[in-house]
Amino acid sequence: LYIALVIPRSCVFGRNSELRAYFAGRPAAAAYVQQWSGIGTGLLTIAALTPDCHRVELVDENSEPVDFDKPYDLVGITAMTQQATRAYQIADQFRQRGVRVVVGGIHATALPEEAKLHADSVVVGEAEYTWPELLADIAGGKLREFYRSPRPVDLEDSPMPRYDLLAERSTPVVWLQTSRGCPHDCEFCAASRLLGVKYRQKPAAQTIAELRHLAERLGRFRLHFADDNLFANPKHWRPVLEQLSELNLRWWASTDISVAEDDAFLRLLAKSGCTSLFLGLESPDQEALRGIDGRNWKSRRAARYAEYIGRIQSNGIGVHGAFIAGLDSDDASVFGRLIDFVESNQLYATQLTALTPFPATRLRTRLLREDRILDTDWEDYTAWDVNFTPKNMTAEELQKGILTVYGHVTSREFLLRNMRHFTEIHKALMREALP
Ligand code: B12
Ligand code: SF4
Repeated sequence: LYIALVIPRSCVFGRNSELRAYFAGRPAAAAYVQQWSGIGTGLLTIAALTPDCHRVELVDENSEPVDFDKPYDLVGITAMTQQATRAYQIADQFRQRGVRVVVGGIHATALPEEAKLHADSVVVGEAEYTWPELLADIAGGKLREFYRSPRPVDLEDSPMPRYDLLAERSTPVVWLQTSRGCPHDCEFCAASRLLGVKYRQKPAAQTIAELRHLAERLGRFRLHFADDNLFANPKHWRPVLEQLSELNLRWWASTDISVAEDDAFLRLLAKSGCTSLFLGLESPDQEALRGIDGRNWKSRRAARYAEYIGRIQSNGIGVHGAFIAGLDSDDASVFGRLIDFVESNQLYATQLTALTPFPATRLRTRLLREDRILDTDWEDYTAWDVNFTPKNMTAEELQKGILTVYGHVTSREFLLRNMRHFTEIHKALMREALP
């Protein structure tokens, strides 16, 4: 079969014209765009699961147009929610030309019946066990409408993604996944609906093999881990970190704040090339964090946020704080507290997004029940656009408040102050390292 694996176009900064205008041409914008660009390992894994007898082509609509006239036999499309509408347009066009279409990924997993309206078949959930079966069914002329993973994938069974498909294009960052699942199960989290709360890891040797393979093929590159919570099991990491130190890469990852509890581990991270950690801090207010996750894990740590951030940053690792505005206890005064928090902790970088009721989340179920969903145009599900009624402010106040915060934390004065702060930290670390 001649197979196209397609990534529909998507956008950073959402569709809100004021936010887009604010970021246009700003130096801080480039950092956000770099952060949220590149190719995830989903379709690279599907390509790796495809036997060699088939010909696979990767099409990323963010960098090249989709050619509807190529003689593909099968088109596989992935989509996050903000890409779903475009994914369906692409699917419809191929099907009008008689090409078979399969849709998979996080949005199709959340809403398989909707995806089926535009596809011959929908792969629900992880595809390691189902994609080979689907290809065999096509050969046997009995393609099913839905393929559901029979069980959570043992990551030992997940093949090395086809990173060679990246080598053909210039990508600002390379994503690599070592684990799936996150034990915290936050109310708004879309990933834990797809991947579950059970934390599953690739064997360390498998991750090391992927890193070595990438280094051989690409030389130096910027590495982003695609895990939701990279250090949920830090013990596993020592051999991988040693390998990373040897490869001399610069890398970024998302993890929970418990990483700050072990100073020796933080030193190891810094030595292995970790430049910053993306931490879901969610809110500067302890009260707002209550009930976000079932065990109140985040709210129980909130009182120590400042101490933990200080520990991480004093090791030369920037904290990239991720916050969500529009939580039920937030009123319009939260934006001022957010600015104070970011300034007083000298956060290396800040991401503030609007609470977003992604499909299949517990948050969406609750807001539907409370009749608070304003917008179901999937192209607005960017996390930067407001599409629900907040409890203690208006949707407009929320959208404007987000812009106000960015106005401070990406201002020239703030960035200069930050640069001076990190220069001091690096000088202190150099002095310590001197014999
Ligand atoms: C890497 C990543 C990105 C990359 C690549 C996108 C991608 N979808 O891969 C980039 C940087 C582009 C990105 C951007 C954004 N992201 Co993102 N991203 C991720 C992340 C961290 C890992 C994805 C990954 O590589 N997984 C590893 C692979 C192996 O898993 P997978 O993609 O799920 O694929 C498996 C199955 O789903 C299936 N499958 C997937 N596609 C297909 C297709 C077919 C045909 C088949 C058969 C099977 C199949 O097979 C694979 C193997 O089992 C996820 C978190 C997560 N854990 O999923 C968030 C996540 C996908 N992102 C999310 C969001 C919201 C965004 C943004 C829209 C917002 C933001 N953060 O600012 C931005 C948009 C900016 C932009 N430039 O467009 C949300 C999506 C929620 C939703 N319902 O839409 C997630 C789930 C994070 C979260 N916690 O909520 N992201
Ligand atoms: S901590 Fe992050 S990845 Fe884990 S459940 Fe919460 S939002 Fe999802």
